[in-house]
Amino acid sequence: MSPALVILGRKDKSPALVILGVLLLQTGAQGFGILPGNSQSHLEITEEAILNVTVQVCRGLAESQGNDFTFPSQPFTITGVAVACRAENSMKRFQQAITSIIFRNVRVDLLQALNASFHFDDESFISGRNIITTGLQTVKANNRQQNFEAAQDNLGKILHPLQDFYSHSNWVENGNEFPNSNLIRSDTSIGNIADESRATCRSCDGDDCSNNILEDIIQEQILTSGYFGIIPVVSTKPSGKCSHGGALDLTSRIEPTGGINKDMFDSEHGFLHTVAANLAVSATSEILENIRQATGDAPFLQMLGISRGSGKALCFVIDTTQSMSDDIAAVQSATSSFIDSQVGTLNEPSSYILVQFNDPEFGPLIRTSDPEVFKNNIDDLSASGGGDERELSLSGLQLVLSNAPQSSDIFLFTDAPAKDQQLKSTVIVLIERTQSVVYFLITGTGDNRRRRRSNGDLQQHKRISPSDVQLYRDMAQAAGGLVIEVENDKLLEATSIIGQMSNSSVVTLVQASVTPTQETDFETFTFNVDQTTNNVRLLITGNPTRIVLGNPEGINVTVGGMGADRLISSSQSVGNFQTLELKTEVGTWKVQIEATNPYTLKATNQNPLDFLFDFVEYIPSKNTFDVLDTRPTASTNGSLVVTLTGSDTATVTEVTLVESASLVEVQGVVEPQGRRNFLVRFDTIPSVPFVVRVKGNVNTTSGESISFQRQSSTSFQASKLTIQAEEDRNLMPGMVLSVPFSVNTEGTGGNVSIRGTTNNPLYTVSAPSTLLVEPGVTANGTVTLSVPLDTPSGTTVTLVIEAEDTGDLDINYIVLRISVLNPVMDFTAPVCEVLCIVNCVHNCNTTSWELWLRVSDGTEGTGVERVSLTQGNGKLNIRPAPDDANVILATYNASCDSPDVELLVVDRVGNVGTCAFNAFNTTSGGVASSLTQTPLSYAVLTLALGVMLSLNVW
Ligand SMILES: *[C@@H]1O[C@H](CO)[C@@H](O)[C@H](O)[C@H]1NC(C)=O
Ligand SMILES: *[C@@H]1O[C@H](CO)[C@@H](O)[C@H](O)[C@H]1NC(C)=O
Ligand SMILES: *[C@@H]1O[C@H](CO)[C@@H](O)[C@H](O)[C@H]1NC(C)=O
Ligand SMILES: *[C@@H]1O[C@H](CO)[C@@H](O)[C@H](O)[C@H]1NC(C)=O
Ligand SMILES: [Ca+2]
Ligand SMILES: [Ca+2]
Repeated sequence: MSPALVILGRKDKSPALVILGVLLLQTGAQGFGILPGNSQSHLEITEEAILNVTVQVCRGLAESQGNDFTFPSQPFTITGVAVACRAENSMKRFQQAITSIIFRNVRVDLLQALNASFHFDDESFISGRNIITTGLQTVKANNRQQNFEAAQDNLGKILHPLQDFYSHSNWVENGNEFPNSNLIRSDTSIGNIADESRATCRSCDGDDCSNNILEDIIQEQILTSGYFGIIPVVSTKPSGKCSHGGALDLTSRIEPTGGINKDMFDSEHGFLHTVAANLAVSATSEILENIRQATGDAPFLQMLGISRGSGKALCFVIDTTQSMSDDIAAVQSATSSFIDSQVGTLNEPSSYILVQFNDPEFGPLIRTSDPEVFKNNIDDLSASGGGDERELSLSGLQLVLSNAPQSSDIFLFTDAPAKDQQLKSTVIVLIERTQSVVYFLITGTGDNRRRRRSNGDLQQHKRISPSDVQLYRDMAQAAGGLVIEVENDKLLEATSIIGQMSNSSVVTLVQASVTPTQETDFETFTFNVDQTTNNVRLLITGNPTRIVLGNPEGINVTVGGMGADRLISSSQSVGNFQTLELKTEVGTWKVQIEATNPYTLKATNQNPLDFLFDFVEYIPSKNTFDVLDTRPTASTNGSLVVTLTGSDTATVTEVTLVESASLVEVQGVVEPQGRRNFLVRFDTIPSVPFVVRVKGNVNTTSGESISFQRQSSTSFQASKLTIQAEEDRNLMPGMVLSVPFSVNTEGTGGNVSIRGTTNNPLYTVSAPSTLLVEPGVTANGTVTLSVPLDTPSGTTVTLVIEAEDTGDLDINYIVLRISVLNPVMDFTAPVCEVLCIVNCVHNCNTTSWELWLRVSDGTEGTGVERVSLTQGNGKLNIRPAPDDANVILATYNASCDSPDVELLVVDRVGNVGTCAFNAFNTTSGGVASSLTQTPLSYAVLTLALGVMLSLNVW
């Protein structure tokens, strides 16, 4: 299998990648891959299935809501599908979800290259299916807990073996035209698996392998798969068995020679490549459909990053110590109006997170998707305690960041300096990791307010010292956010101005944070405005002495001076913060700023065209790239993969790393990879913080090519330390998980401090405090992790292992997402028992029919989670059984014109079944598919009805 190529998409033109392709040919491949030609890869298979199922779900939702649905044009694209789903604001998140799923899919080939079960090699059908079904349970549990990013990871991991099955087994050769549905359930037979002693192949006839599977195997529909081995030992392949094939597979040289894989067109069974790839797409669609049924439509789409609103999490981190008592009401009203202003708009967040911090307490984290619940949570806050001046603001921020999904908007409200400054590096690491934007709203810096200590003494409120504000400013700069110092009566105004920027289509044009070194500092910034742009805004904090704006025509104005309205259409100012809306003029703009105090500048505009990127590492031994969960290595070469979103015609022409302080630029070499992906190689990754800037061209609807420029709002850092850890296991509550990790250095080495942190203070994590890391020697350590017994299945533990070289002030980290899973014993779906059916046959003079059902999950089951209507336009009423919380009672009534009904029944671990009934069926037993129906005796029925009537449950 060739992961790099899969990640990078088709690579027809790039010479480097052709070379890579040749190398891969020489080393062989263990799964679907990409070659010059039209072979289908894991990337394409996965994306095609996701787009297909997303369209089905959105169509279903539109129909159920009585909306029109317009199919996107074929072939489906992310942009087209997002538009059809009326989720234009979601394009970037949709792309991000698909990219994450694909990266995890592809990574299986790096971490599990020689583990046959992950590829269905070596007839490892039982263990292969076990990987899929356990992973599927984990995905469903993650979704139940709204841990959608963990669900993406776990989904990617199981799609790999699922797709490989069609390339590596003889399912296709046996003449099957549909996917093997038994691969995604654990209570059935996978098929007639060949005995270990059963011969399955003969040697190929020279290069001709079209008839190497034995006829009796095909006739008897016996399931086999190719053996694969890179070690030339005969015993790796039992006698008479098929091989995988390809140059790397040494078993294919042992009798019977040749292979049966369909990974590519020129594989031994390459003539069946397209059939296998199409079946892999169908199988991927099928497992996605199963997850959709278990999860529900809206959460399923959320897992894929699709939502009507911004799809972001809106997070508030609020200081609730005593000194905030006169601010807290202002914070409550500001946050509440802010939420109201977004509900129902394209900016509506998909989830809300609240963390309060005090001293010595902070948290807990409260998460909801209901804005009303969230507002109530905020209203419940009150100010007290806190002891001394300093408060645990960074602890609160860390708790939010370690739980927030990618690209969240975080607002922190405080009037105090941070007591927990030692967390600064961890917070910055988490900001980098999640690319979240953090706004600090600091009240009470402008006057000499009095501040009440918790012991009741009045105390003179001290202005937060410049160095304390600088700490917040450093973090805001890393996070592409702002530090806004404002009086509490202006909080509402400040948050509503920021609110205009939390729109998901706002992109960053330029961003800088400057601390003047001389008495007066004079800096010039430039940014490009393109034809696709509207709402260009400048955001400036720090009240610089003078701001001069120059438009592309060379007209210069001083902000606040005469004629400024020639370039500025509106401006707002609150506290130390001002925003200017510019009159859009295409070309290069200049901003000159004269200041004596630190200030920040950010230019944004509103446009769906944006980019995603990941640092990737080239792995020479495998000739492939893997996405980094760490900082890249400083002062050496490195690569990133840039993906454009929001346009199907845009291309990248230039990618630059811009050092945040000096504005020094490092330009990369861009290699297009197809599918909107671009590999960018840099000779040197800067050793100081930098942002990523992308320039490119986009075709307008009139066919004109115009240029654009975008910049990451987050700033990034590289490190001379490298850190590695792999965690592929789930964590069971009450058990201890050991996570081995290793650290190397490109620097001078010495004692490196190690920290292990998680996203919940209740989790226990222990790490060695230091490791001796010498250049050229890999230092090894182990972090252990456990969670309380009552931690629900599907919870994600975000484990951050940080390594800090205190001498070099250099930090690297690795972030691992570990899912908690309780062992699942329930493998069967709930069943429907008919309590009563008033059908259309028995009641000639009625025009409607009625069905009373008891949906239960058996005594061993986990209980019924959900009953929903999948077919029929009657009315379904459901309620929990009064005597059994695991049982749901349902009534359905419909007109006799709508005689068919189908219900989806789901249990608490996501086993999915359907129950179907017909209004003209004279028996009272329903027709159930994919589950066994026990006919009810008349006595039981009467009894049940009697109980229900006496309890008056209806
Ligand atoms: C598309 O998805 C639907 C289920 O949502 C599935 O029935 C169909 O087979 C899929 N099509 C392909 C080509 O996979
Ligand atoms: C505006 O300022 C720039 C320098 O930033 C200068 O080159 C240009 O000539 C000025 N334009 C006018 C009309 O004065
Ligand atoms: C953009 O337009 C140019 C010329 O008009 C054309 O060559 C190019 O293929 C177009 N790009 C895309 C992605 O449609
Ligand atoms: C750490 O582990 C690696 C791989 O297992 C090994 O090569 C290396 O020598 C170990 N380092 C030390 C210092 O023991
Ligand atoms: Ca305190
Ligand atoms: Ca069950």
